[in-house]
Amino acid sequence: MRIGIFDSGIGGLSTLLSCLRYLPDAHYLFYGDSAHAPYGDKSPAQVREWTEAAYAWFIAAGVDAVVLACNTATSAAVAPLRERADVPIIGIEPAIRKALTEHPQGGVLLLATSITVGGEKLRNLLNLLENGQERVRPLACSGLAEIIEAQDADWRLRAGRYLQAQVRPARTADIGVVVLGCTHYCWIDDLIHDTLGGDITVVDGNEGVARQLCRRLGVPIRTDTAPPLPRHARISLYFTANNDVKSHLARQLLAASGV
Ligand code: DGN
Repeated sequence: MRIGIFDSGIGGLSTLLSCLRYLPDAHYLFYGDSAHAPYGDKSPAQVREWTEAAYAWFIAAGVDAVVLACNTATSAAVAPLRERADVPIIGIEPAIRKALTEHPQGGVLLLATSITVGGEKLRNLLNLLENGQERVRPLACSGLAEIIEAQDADWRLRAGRYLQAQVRPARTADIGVVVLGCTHYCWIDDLIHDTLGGDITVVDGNEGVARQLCRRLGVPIRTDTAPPLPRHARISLYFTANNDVKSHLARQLLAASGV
């Protein structure tokens, strides 16, 4: 079984890790659109075009399903793409439903890119969920994904400073949960947790995507919580710019995560 995983960059690797836990034997083809990253502040029409290019690449490679491991691309492109899809397309969207259900009281801070925060998809989701509009406080974190994507000497220091200056002020006393609405932010979940205060819960949508992927492929869903990562994983990496450097970096990140 071949599964395509798509993001503008390394954020999607966090989704890949979740998929590996639930479908350890699949061959994963990861496509990172480094030529056009970051997506967050581009126009939705551009992101749609680049997502369609990635989808065409996956189809040519013979995948059985495509995972849009990018909230921004899902917001901008999943609906039109599904209209003429040949294989299941699994999108990722902020895990707001989970946050509201598991935390029935108080506010929910949602961190995401400008496209995701301003998109119709989020608006519809908030309208659909009980008290969604009242309880969820979306915050567009312009520039944060770039800092994470850089992975240079002081990127974590800069991410920490960003969180202190831009995100910490948005944590009002009633907020008990923060939703990571951009897959890049999963690489700094610990920093986000520490910056916002130890009593806050951090949730992301990666496990939901992995489970949905199983459902769409007709594969039984493992019932153990946090299934282990496989010892041997089949992963092919492709980045649209600086492929060698980016692939090397991605392998390092995966190895540090135990793959
Ligand atoms: N990782 C992507 C997301 O989940 O929205 C986008 C990051 C970016 O390109 N700014």
